[in-house]
Amino acid sequence: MGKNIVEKILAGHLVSGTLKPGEEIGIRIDQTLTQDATGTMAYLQFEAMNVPKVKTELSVSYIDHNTIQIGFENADDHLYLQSIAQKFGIILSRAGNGICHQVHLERFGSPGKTLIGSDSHTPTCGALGMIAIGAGGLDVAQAMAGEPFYLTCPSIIKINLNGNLKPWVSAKDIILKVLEIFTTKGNVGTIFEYGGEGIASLSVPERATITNMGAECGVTTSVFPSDNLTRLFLKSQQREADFAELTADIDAAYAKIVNIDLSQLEPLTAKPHSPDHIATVRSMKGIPVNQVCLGSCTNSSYKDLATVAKILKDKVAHPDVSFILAPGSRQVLDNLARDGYLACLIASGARLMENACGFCIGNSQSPKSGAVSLRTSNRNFLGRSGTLDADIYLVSPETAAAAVITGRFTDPRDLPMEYPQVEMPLSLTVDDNMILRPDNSQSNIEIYRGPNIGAPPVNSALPDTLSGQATIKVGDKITTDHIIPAGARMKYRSNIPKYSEFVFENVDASFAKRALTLKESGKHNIIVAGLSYGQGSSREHAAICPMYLGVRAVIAKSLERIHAANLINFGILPLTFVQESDYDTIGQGDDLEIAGVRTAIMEGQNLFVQNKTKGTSFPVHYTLSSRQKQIILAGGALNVRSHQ
Ligand code: MIC
Ligand code: SF4
Repeated sequence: MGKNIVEKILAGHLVSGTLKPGEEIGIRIDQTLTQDATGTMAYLQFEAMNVPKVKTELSVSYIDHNTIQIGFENADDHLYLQSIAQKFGIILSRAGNGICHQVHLERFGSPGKTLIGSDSHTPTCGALGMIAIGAGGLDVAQAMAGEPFYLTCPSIIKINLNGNLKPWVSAKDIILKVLEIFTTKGNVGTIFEYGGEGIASLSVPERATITNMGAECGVTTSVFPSDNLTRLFLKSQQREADFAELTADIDAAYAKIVNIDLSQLEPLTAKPHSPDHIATVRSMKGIPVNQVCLGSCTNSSYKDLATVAKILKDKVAHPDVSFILAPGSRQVLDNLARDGYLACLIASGARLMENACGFCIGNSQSPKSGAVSLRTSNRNFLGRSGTLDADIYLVSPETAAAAVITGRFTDPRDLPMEYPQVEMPLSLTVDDNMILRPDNSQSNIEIYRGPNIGAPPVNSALPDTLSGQATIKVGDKITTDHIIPAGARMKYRSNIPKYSEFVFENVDASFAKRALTLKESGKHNIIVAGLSYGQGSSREHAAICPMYLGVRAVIAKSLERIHAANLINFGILPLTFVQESDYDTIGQGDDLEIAGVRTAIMEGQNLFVQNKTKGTSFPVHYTLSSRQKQIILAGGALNVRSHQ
């Protein structure tokens, strides 16, 4: 039997376990990436591991999220990251150089390699034919220390892209279609592998839009073959030497095959407040638009922005539209300028932002109250833009450009012009001046630590009885943005006691106080949740901050992969209802008790939760490998390490 692309890469990196879907495997990691918002915590954890230099082939630390710098915190953190990079042999991409996923795609990603990154959109680099996975900072720190990355061996779904896209329909519409088919829940433990003759018309940055937003489906990662277009892309980056062809064998097997006919697709949008609320742009026609934001790691490539520039040539943004533009990298900006597109965008009224996450993570350009904002980014979770009552729609660059002109939701096919077909240039201006490479001749590098940086808090070992309250009961699809908001609060990422004040801020603002009070009385907090708890970001703060507030368990109908791994890493027990209907019997504030939990986990026995308020009891399920059991019993991965 032949092998698919995923099997080929995993087999070449397997360190433990067997490649059977559902089993825990350990893989060797070639490359890591971190970004500043998750990076400070990851490197604090790495420092605690006492490893003199990173042991990967390549580790890159990006500064791209927290670049707004109101107050000293961000600037201090950046300096910490810069000194850490020098000391431990890590490459640093300075603030202003671009968004980690775009820059990694351009400058470092390489077919056939493995990459983990402390950001959920790390799968972007799957566009180059690599296995690129988002993970918590602690997992990335462990990979930098040379340890394997553990994951559940995924089942592989093949998505065949057949035919060719019609004019005005682009890669974003493909991934929105994928989201319509697969939704944001129920895909844990799978990988999307793309194929079909239609991929021959998709350049690497277009493929990257698709692999990037696979994260919204909750898959482990997405991957494209590495073919002649990959070679051309790497050549344009002056990196042809990194090219290796990688395709699936003709008789490769898949758990499932899904076919998408590209010629049947039309412009799509994801409506508020979830990336899988898909509708046609035509059905939204005429809705007034207040803001259009172009950029993020999803659609900020040269091709995306040059296409918009051509659409907007000699036109000015509609008076009712605030038009925001954030190129994905300095390289994109440089080449747009080289080819005359930047002038065109500026002339159209674009408000040029830094090459950084910016509006996407809600740390700038919050729209007006009650606004309709069209964005080319990947997430439209409630409140993420910084404006709680705004309606955020995710769209392609073409649909975004149409709204800039008309001030309304407009199907770009209705614009009175020919589709301006843009090809990726065969040669790009490449300038790595904002990338700092470690200087190995320097020793005694001092780590800079500003007052905002505190050591990561450590949990205590799991007690034998969890006794406390269902301190909060939430519904389905609670994202990490709900659990711990980013945006204006993100500057406290290195200060856990302060950041913890904002846990569930947009869901139940009094949660943090309630939880802390219960913890101080010696009791445990338990979170009760619906389906797909912990969607979205890889931020381990969605585990660390609840842990700091005394949360010891989450009981949900289902949990998302990265968040579940983060909960375990910080000693919070992830449990699922055996019968979903038991969720309905619990009220917020009910007294809950899980007796004999240590013994049950050690001996693999069933667990039951007593609801003392209701006088009921119900079974809960846990899926823990023996490695994970050890971590949970110790109260987190850092405790396991400190005993080794
Ligand atoms: C996001 O898009 O939500 C983020 C901000 O990039 C996060 C990482 C973080 O919270 O720092 C992610 O995707 O993992
Ligand atoms: Fe940055 Fe947005 Fe991409 Fe996250 S999704 S890495 S915040 S651009």
